Amino acid sequence: MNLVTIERHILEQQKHFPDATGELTDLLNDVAFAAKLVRREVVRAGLVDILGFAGGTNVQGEEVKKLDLFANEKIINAIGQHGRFAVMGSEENDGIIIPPKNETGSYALLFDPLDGSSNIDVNVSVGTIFSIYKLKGEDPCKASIADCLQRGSEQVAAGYVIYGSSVVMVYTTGNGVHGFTYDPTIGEFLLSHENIVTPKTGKYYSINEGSYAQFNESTKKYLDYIKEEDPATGRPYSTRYIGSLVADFHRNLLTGGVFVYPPTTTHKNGKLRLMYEANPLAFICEQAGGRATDGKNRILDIQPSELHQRTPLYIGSEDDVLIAEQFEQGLR
Ligand code: FDP
Repeated sequence: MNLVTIERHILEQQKHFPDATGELTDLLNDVAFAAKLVRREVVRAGLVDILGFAGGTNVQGEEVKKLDLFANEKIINAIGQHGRFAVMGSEENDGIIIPPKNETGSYALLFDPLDGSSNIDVNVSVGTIFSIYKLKGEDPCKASIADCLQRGSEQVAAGYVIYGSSVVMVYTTGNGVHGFTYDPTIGEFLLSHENIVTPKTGKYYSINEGSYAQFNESTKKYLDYIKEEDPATGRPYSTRYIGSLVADFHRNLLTGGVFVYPPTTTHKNGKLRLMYEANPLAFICEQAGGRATDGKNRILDIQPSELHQRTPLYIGSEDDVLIAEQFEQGLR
């Protein structure tokens, strides 16, 4: 059996980029290491009843950090200490983070430490999502928010880790999408899904239909369409909605389908974050042959203006996303 660890795969991928210095390889390895630390805590989440509720105190009377804040701290410390990133942005922090020893870094890291937070305490899959950009300027000491606010099309790498029935890490450096399953007995992520290609059409649609009353007429029409009986077009589609974007996205990536978080009356610009959720997943989705838009524009072409900017998101199998978009644009 030829076992390929994520470290080895990342190193092999480097050969496709003749100018590579190995720095990006180290960065991705740092992210994989941080994911192992987060995994260790996530799989113990069920023990909070014994050891103390997250956000409360444990039996020793010590404060127990909420898991998403814990994950945030772990990632910042594990990754920030090597001086490979000059600047970082997290969904949990208002502003940018300048790691100590950043003077040697030439990259910016944006991440959502634990996506799907409402699922943490109920043993449902959650995940970490990340996105890497090259700094715009030469001097890492001058790294600023401008290095983070780049279009998604400028990403040099992106990925996510799902803490689910098994722990899976998926990444792209613009040369296909590759998935690795964590083997806890040896503490390694092993190649399990090489060159993921998402089906052109799927059979699932993922949307929080409980917000129906808050959707615009186009979204409502689309939902009526997707539920109609029409065997020729594979309808009705089945609903699958976990409520953790990363898990819903991963399922649809492998099986085919469409994830939609449209504008609502409470979230006029959608709820999901462009920099921490939409951009990295859009990069992965396109690399796997899928499509990602905000209903009108390609996600990766959007020029961000703020770190926590939100966007509507239509992402998944190409044909399915196209149909959802046509409804959104009033073309159907
Ligand atoms: P959560 O609020 O639980 O952290 O962006 C966060 C996110 O989860 C996504 O992971 C998920 O897809 C979405 O929000 C769920 O939102 P709704 O509860 O509105 O469906």
